[in-house]
Amino acid sequence: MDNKILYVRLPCNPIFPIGVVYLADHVHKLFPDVQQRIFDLGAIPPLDYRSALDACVDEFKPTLLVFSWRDIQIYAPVGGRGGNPLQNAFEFYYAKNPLTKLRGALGGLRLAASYYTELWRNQGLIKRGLKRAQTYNPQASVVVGGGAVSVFYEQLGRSLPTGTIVSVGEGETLLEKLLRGQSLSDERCYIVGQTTPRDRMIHEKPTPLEKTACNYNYIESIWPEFEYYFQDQDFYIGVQTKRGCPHNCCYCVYTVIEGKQVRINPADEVVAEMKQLYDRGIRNFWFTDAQFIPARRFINDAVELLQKILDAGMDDIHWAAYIRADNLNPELCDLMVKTGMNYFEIGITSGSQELVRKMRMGYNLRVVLENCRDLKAAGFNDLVSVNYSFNVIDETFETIRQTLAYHRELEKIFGADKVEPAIFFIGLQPHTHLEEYAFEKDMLKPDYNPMSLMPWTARKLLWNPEPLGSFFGEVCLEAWQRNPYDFGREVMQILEERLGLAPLEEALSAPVETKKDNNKQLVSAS
Ligand code: B12
Ligand code: SF4
Repeated sequence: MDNKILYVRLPCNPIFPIGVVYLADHVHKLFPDVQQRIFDLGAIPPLDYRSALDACVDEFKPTLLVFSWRDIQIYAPVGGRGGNPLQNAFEFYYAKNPLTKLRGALGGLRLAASYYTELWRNQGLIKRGLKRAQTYNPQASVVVGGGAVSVFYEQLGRSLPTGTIVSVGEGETLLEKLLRGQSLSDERCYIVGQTTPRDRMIHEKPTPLEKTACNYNYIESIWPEFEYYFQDQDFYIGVQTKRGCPHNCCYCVYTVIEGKQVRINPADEVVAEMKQLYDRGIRNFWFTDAQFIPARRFINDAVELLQKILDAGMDDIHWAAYIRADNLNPELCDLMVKTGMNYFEIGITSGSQELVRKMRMGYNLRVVLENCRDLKAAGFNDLVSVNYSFNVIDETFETIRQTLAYHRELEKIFGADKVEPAIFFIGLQPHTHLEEYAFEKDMLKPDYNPMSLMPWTARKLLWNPEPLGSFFGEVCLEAWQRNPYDFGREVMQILEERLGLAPLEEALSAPVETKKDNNKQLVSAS
């Protein structure tokens, strides 16, 4: 039986499906005769999901279905697919006014309904696609992977058809072995009904792989709706420049999904890939790396890449990325500006060096400020999103005052209108240090379900523990009331009105703990 692979990106907000594009490209380079097709449900209206999938399967008659599931978790302070999840949850948990509480409860119900509907719908689409493919090829099989599967691989397998291969992390070598008929026992995967996930499987290292430029002429030929993402100039098309992150931030799972070892995609290959998109009219790129500059030793790689982008004549592009701003130098800052970086996110989480250390983030906040000054001096005049997650561990009024002082300093550097405080509350994720911490502190039982959106579990997973939990709840509710359109800035304003600012120097110094440290476990291993 000749292999025919259908890649189905499951419904998702319109984010370019770079994962399936890379998988199809990799398979084509090794097996040029294998027929492939990309089908993106992110570009299909919800009412048509089933019929569009049916039509695609009927036409292509795949032997292997590769389902890519990008995201599930929705705790962000932004309008998610079922409303503003953070606002609903906070109204329900913290509002004193019964009407607001009721609104939160109803919003939460709506949200939970849309969350579970999405879960069931996606699982239904996988089953449906497989069943239909089997009417043409009884041996047809299915593999599932992608960001959401990587995080929730243990839970998702329970409701997928027997024989489904559930994959964690990158899928290139898994597909390669599958097509060669080789054993998958070394891959980060398991087969529903046949094998169970190995203990700590997600912590195993991904198989090394040297990435080459994606061949977009080929991708265009197997993806009839390729043009979809090219019509709107607002889309940032994904390009990966490296994989892996060496850090240990306590709430983060990227470092296990992608592994700790940073693997650089050769700059020439990245530029060759971008050039193909550029020649098709694309001017906005998102470097999809967990971190664009994961550590100082990767500064030279970033410099090389940006210089090569300029040398290739792509001097009218814009790009964005997650940036660890502690790893910049003036040369890199200059190139970032010259190559058109017009947005970046720094996830410092807190402006208190003491907490940054406790959360194992490895940031030096003083260095971040110095580098931001260099970036401004190099001419950066665009948007910076600074991600803060309050109340992760050991937050006090004092550390909040420090974060406020730090934030105001960033505003002095870039301009208050250019620094956007993105206020997150951590959505607790499995396989993180924070999860272990929650077990140790008896805040969660090891058999909890990380995918549950039931109020009693969700309240713990949306990390905002007491004693400060209610305080933050109240502040956020006030911010939504005062200015729902500028939530982050409003939260900072209210906090400053209530608590005032610490001296900046206090924020930047982290005294070595002498007294009993109730967060010993988290700190000592970093
Ligand atoms: C870059 C990124 C973003 C960028 C995307 C920019 C862009 N234009 O592409 C931005 C900042 C916009 C973003 C936003 C969000 N993101 Co995001 N993002 C990432 C990140 C860091 C990388 C994703 C990526 O593109 N990687 C590169 C490509 C090549 O890899 P990939 O798509 O994962 O595909 C590989 C593998 O997954 C695998 N694979 C994929 N499909 C399949 C299928 C099969 C069968 C197999 C075998 C393998 C396989 O092989 C591929 C190639 O190696 C990941 C974390 C991570 N390190 O993976 C989170 C991640 C995907 N995001 C996540 C989330 C939740 C979101 C948001 C929904 C957050 C929010 N609540 O608002 C939003 C979505 C916003 C929206 N509009 O809907 C989650 C999803 C899982 C979850 N928790 O639900 C992740 C995993 C982070 C996390 N751990 O929480 N994100
Ligand atoms: S630096 Fe970013 S990607 Fe790396 S572990 Fe920390 S939060 Fe995760």
